[in-house]
Amino acid sequence: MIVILKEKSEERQLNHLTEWLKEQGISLHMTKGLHQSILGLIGDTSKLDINLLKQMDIVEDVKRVQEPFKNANRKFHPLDTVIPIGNTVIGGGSMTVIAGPCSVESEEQIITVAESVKGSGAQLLRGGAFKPRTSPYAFQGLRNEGIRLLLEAKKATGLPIVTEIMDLSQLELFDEVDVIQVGARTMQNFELLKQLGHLSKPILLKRGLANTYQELLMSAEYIMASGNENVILCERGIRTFETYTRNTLDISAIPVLKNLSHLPVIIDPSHAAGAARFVPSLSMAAIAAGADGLIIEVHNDPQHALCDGVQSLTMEDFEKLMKHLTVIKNAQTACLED
Ligand SMILES: [Mn+2]
Repeated sequence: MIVILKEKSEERQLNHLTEWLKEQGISLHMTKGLHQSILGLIGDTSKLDINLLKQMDIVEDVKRVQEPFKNANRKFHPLDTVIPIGNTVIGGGSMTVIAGPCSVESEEQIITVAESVKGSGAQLLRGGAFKPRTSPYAFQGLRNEGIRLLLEAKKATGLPIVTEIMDLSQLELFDEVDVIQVGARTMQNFELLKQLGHLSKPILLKRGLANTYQELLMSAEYIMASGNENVILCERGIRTFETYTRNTLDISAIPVLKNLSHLPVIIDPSHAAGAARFVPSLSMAAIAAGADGLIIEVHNDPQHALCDGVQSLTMEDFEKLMKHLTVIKNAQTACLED
């Protein structure tokens, strides 16, 4: 971290600042310029309150040279993290596809979709049991029963399951769930993140619709700081001025997050687009840009779905998309080898 001092700083003020920093275990390196002086801060500055520093009378500006996230940072972990889940992996250039309905609605529905997406090549099954809906009057999910039905579908197909947790009180129901999803609206429930950090199972962390890359990585840091390194980052569209699509898919998230972090990055094209017809294009763009996987909503009867039917692919369209994705993935791999 670098502290730029104001042009007219008194000796007394400078001593006060340096003493304060030293008390916090920071060593200092002073560079005296003709007009301005600069303090280089050496040591662990992650706990320093940057705003408090900025407000001091002799401080002109403060700049971080090191990101505040350590565990998720690629600088300290140059190789990609590859997370094993059942018979598959996610990360390190994988193309891991998670597919299934927005919500678990019935045993017949979830098993039908699970068998179909497995046949098309999906490696994991998604399905919501606890649903964070914008309206309290909308379908809230089958809750405990939804998790039981997902486990039935897992038994029938062998696909590991991914489902969303909304609150700490639900945690004991997630014992047999393979991947716990933290949704966009829960991304900054820090108490929940800390507790998930005490588990060893993978956590799929979705970016909030108005959160920066750094905020997403700091949320990952919460999980990792408690000991769980198995975090999967997921971009699912952000809020912009455009209202035609449900959200705007931020493709930049893929190269940027992969540059900043070693964690796997996947894309959710369904919630970003909000319309099934745009999902194939966004999925192909994501794989071409180097995403490690996708999470896609697929329904056996989208018109009658209890949630997000308009953005759900039919099982036939999903099968077709998987074929196209294989072509894109092969091309992307060939480009990397070039
Ligand atoms: Mn949904």
